[in-house]
Amino acid sequence: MTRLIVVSNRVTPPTADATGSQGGLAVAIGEALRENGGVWFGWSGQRVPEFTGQVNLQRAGGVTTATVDLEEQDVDEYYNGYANKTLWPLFHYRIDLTEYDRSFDAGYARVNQRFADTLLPIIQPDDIIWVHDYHLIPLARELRARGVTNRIGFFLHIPWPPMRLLATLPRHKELVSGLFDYDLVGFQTHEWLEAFCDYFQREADAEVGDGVMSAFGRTVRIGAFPIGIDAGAFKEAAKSAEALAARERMRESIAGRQMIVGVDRLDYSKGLEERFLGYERFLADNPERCQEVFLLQIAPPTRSEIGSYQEIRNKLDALSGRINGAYAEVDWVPLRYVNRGYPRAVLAGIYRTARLGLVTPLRDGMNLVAKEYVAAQDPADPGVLVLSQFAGAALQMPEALLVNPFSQEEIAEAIAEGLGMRKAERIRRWEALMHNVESCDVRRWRDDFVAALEAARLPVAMRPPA
Ligand code: ADQ
Repeated sequence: MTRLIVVSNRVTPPTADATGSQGGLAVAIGEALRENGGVWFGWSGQRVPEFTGQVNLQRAGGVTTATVDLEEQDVDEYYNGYANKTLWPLFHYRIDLTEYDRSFDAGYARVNQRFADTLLPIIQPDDIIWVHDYHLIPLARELRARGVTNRIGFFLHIPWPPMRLLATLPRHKELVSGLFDYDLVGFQTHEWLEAFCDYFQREADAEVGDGVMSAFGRTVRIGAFPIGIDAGAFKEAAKSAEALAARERMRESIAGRQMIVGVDRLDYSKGLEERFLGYERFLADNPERCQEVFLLQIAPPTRSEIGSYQEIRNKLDALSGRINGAYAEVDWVPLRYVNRGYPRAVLAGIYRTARLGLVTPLRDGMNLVAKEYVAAQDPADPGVLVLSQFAGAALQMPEALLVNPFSQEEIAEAIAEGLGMRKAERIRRWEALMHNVESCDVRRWRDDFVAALEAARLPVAMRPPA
């Protein structure tokens, strides 16, 4: 049987408790690894004074993980630097926040080489290798240079930027041409796939055929593989004892009001500032209704070592203070802003309690919160999803109230419309949304990608040794 090797920046092995704190991605990959006897390879999250290349093999939740520690300079240049100060903002259309430094480039190349060196002895001849995300674009090139002829696939979890934005990155072509060393390159949606094709057609005279693209003397298979959630597990989690307890606790403090919920990593791409402003506009436009509602925004901090993340956090602290200062009463605050994470079952209970889910990223590869919100609803009395038209999920979820997240007015109007929506319409929209969430779940995503990679038997022209 073909073994699967999954490679990602961080390794998050599944816990035994599927409704615990684990995301659907880890659960789905864990299942595939258990079924195929594979390995999950990546950074341990630990920093050491000097890179040793020592691989730590472990069995956790029935899955074999292989992790390496990185040295401080690697973390600064590769992870905080090139991945999260350069590529993340650029690929989310934020050239204003994109920082570039040659040392980032060098650190990124070095870590990809180190990953290739340490992964090499683990690879067996029939393994298929599935590489995840923007941290590891050059990994296939590095593996090919070391003689690996196995099938290697790449999945990008984030958007692919328009060609003119990507062209602002120094040495952009050198970076992204490394994708031609894969056998299959997958994206969340056709929109990102089209942007990818457009870039190579203009920059490298690429020829695009049915599910394939040729350039640099090589052909790769390409496709859109929209990621989903573990819908069944999330539906169950929303009815679990832990979720019920969370709902009970919420119910007392809600006191009959309608709750709006937002759940996001504290990232500038998630449009939190614009969301707060849109909600403030709703409060200003609807003085007679405002004390009947409140917004619960859950936003655990991430990447806090990076300046742009500290800035967005400061802005949100100030904005939430301003909104509550202006509108709160002795027995009501309009905005509950919470900077911490919750177990998935608690989150599911919170989603189910909310009449409106507010998911308004400025740009997002897919967005799983939108799908989780839908999966957690009570079919007899579901809430309404307000979704940014710039999330990949919008292409699959047209029955949500789609908004332009840059428009405070559109957010305010969608909140008013959603809160006032009659039950029959809520049910009609929710059924259509739920159909998509259940049919395009995380297992289908995984199975479709792995099947396409297994079928990708295009001849691999080996690169000449450097
Ligand atoms: P993210 O940018 O992290 O993922 P998203 O898809 O919304 O965005 O996933 C976030 C996950 O974190 C969700 O499962 C959510 O429940 C969880 N989470 C957020 N806040 C939490 C909290 N306070 N407590 C507990 N859990 C919390 C990237 C891309 C997305 C893409 C995914 C998967 O940016 O576009 O959908 O990968 O491919």
